[in-house]
Amino acid sequence: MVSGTVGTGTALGAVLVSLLAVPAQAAAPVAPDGTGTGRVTSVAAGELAAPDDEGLREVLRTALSQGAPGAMVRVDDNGTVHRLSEGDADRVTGRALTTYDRFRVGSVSKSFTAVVLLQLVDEGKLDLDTSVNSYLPGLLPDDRITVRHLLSHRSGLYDYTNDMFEQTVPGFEAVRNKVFSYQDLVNLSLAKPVTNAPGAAYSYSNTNFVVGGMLIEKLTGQSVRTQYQKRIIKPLKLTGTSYVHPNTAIAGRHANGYLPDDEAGKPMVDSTEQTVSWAQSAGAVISTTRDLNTFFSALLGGRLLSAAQLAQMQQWTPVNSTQGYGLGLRRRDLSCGVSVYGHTGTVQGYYTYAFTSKDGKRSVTALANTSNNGTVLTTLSRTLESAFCGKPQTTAAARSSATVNQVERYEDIAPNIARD
Ligand code: REY
Repeated sequence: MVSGTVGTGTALGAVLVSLLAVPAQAAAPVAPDGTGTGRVTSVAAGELAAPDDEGLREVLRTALSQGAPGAMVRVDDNGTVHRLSEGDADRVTGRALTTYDRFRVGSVSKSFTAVVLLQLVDEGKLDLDTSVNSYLPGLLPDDRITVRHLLSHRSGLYDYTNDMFEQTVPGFEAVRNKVFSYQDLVNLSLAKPVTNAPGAAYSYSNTNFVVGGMLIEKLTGQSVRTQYQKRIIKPLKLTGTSYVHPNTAIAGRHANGYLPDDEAGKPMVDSTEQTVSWAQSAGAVISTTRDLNTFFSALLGGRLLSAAQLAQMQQWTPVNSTQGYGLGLRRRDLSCGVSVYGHTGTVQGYYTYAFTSKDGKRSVTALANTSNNGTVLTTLSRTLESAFCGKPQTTAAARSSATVNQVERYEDIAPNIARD
């Protein structure tokens, strides 16, 4: 099943997509090596090339040919909505995936956690450069680890998911129905040596945002669920967004998630139902393409944080030549010289990209309802090129090879659990 609409306002009023070619101008030149300019550009949505619906369609179809049961993307471009989906939400019933379906957003949850914590900074209840142990006495092995180190993945705290998911399906089944406390997860991390001295290196670790969840509970006296609800979900009217830990079901119409085995040829496991207790404040939010676009538009549009905290969130630690990590926020530099801001997410059966322009006026969320498939992950990243750079200036093949990042598959999981 194929669907595609573009329209204004909510999609009920959307009309069938026009496949007429839209002339596209790149907003900035491509670097000579084709990898992006390496500098951070501030391009308003109005100056961007029009989204390339045909390019988006091709990316989704490619993801399906590489093993994703379904794939979809929604672009909210200053009031104009583009919605495209391909394939199945449910492989048993054959129900088609639609851009209204809920799904597990994985680490996009980290941006929610960072927003709550930065609001607490705005309220004078938290200081980014203070030792975590001064808020949570005795929790961490090194008093030099600050809140900023957590939120920028520079604490050195070992990522316990390395070991948990060394074997993909057995690892998943062992935790699918498990309920961990935050302390349990921190204990798993602390059983291993730290990966670097505080502040010394970027090393992506779920442990950082688990400790972030503990900080939220300690400073507010309320659950992470209540804080997400009060500070983000309710004010932004994110009606498709929830945090239901430790419940295992996704309420309402949703995409089922499909997890491939490490061994080729084995059937995919339906991974839709799980507690996601292994991630919690690092990855257990459920949402929709519309809600994630609303969230990142509001964030970069300055409607969730003060200008001061939004600036803190965008102090970048280099990840590689085309990416930076701020505070619970990623920056990606696209081939047309435009930088976009948001987060990626990987949770069993779901790959998400959710990014927005500098002014928050063009937001894009893409989902494939599979994971443990680096090829699909890399393909899905190309939705950002089509959505923010418009039609390619060169051939599609040249552009995709110029922008495909060698380490794409490793960015959300520690290198030693990634596989070919
Ligand atoms: C965990 C493994 C991924 C996923 C992870 N996700 O840390 C957080 C994030 C919340 O950054 C799993 N991979 C997969 C394996 C590899 O099991 N052996 O691909 O579904 O989003």
